[in-house]
Amino acid sequence: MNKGSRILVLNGPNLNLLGSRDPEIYGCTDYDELVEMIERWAAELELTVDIRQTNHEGDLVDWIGAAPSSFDAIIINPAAYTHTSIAILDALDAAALPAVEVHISDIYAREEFRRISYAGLACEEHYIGYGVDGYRMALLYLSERQ
Ligand code: CA2
Repeated sequence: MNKGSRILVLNGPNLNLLGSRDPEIYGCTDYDELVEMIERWAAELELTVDIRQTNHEGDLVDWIGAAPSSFDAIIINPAAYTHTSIAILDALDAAALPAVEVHISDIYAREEFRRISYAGLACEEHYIGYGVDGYRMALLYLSERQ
């Protein structure tokens, strides 16, 4: 991906609560720190990021739908909507931008209901269970992508 490529980074419900509890699952980084880290990693890779968080499925669908006119790729952690939302899967398919799925925790090592990722079906790469470093890995993947 060219220098200066524009990446939309989407975070789903309750990720704004990062750092407030469950550190054994999600680590100690809070959401504001995560945003700063993503901005720093992106700057090092000469990528531009717009980082958004919402608790509302429709916001994610609308932002993904509008993304092709303003962005070159999407990084998405749909949080709990990962496991339920065919609307987000359809929006990602329709947007047809390169998309990368990130999960802080290992969704395959937790409850059975977290093992299905609908959104992940529309993503070409997945960083799952690497903590917040998964966002850095997703940015690196996109920076090296043709
Ligand atoms: O591991 C991930 O990144 C998840 O997307 C996080 C979601 C969860 O529903 C997914 O199954 C996996 C939960 C996000 C809420 O995170 C919190 C962190 C700390 C305190 C409260 C919520």
